[in-house]
Amino acid sequence: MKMTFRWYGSGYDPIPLQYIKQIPGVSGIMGVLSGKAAGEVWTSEEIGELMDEVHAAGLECEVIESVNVHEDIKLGLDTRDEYIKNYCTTLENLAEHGVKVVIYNFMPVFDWLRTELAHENEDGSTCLYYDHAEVEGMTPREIVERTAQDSAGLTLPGWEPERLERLDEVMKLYEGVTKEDMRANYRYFLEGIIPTCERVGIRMAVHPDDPAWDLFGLPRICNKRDDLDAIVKMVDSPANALCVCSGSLGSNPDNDVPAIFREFGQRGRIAAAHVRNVKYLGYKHFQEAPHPSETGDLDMHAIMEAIYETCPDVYIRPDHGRMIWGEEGRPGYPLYDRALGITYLLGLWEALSKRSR
Ligand code: DNO
Repeated sequence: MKMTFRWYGSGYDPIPLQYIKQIPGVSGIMGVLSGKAAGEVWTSEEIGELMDEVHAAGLECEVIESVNVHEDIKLGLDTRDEYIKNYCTTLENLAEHGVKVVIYNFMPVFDWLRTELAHENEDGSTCLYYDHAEVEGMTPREIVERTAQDSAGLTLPGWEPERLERLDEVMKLYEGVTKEDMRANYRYFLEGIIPTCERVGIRMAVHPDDPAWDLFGLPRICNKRDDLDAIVKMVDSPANALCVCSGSLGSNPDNDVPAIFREFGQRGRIAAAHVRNVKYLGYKHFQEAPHPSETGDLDMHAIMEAIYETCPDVYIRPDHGRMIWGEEGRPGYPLYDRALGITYLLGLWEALSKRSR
């Protein structure tokens, strides 16, 4: 297992690489070129600059999160071939710089979605929060505007301005697109990129829909065990793999998260893991909890055990954290609470490894 930390790049992330290096047990970052729009080629030179900076801080960058998939690919428009070609060029350039895993998602329009980015807890900390009843009373545009307003002036991953500028137009394009259409478009994308991945030694790791249910009538096809099964079967290659996210899948109590880790770990199809906890507040209503099991509803020990026993070489990162100790920054991506998460997850890992000897 390699423990990593998501980092958005200089000028985009308020957390310096040196602070990440100071978290015990972290081998590297999950990096990104934050300025890139979906569909654009990442040049070798730009990637090289990122790598030099990360390596100079004594860290690795073997995982990229994310190379976003252009909406035209998801919609199956005629322009998709051009974007798939660009995606392959980006993958070749990333491989040249030692990248082993690329995390991405195939969610229509939105990436992750919450109704509050700074929900106040009794102890004065804040966390990400979701209440479906509220979403039902809002339009997509209202949710987007609220999210932008609450994001502390920092661009949130998945909510990049250029993606959202076209919101109304793209929502219209999805009218009548079924889950079956979406799956066919997904297969077409995978068939276009997996041969390149195999040639250059990159594993694609798809991130599940967050939250794990339908939204605004959009065709979401990656939020339960059977969806993951269908995706890995679309192109049966180890390069077509998953980024299993405990908090995204775990937002729906019907998903048995440890069992999902165990099954796809055994099948050799997990390339990356996001590990975090959630607390259920009601039907399609939850908040993000600190990492330890006792503070939420997921069994973090069972999750780490499934990883330890079935896919011990995976890249892991703690996922979102709360804002604690007066920290300000990108909602969900603070330094302190994610560092606490890492220490806890590494403690579980040490206990698992010593017990199994
Ligand atoms: C949310 C993240 C996601 C994830 C993408 C991967 O905070 O986990 O935005 O990075 O879905 O493409």
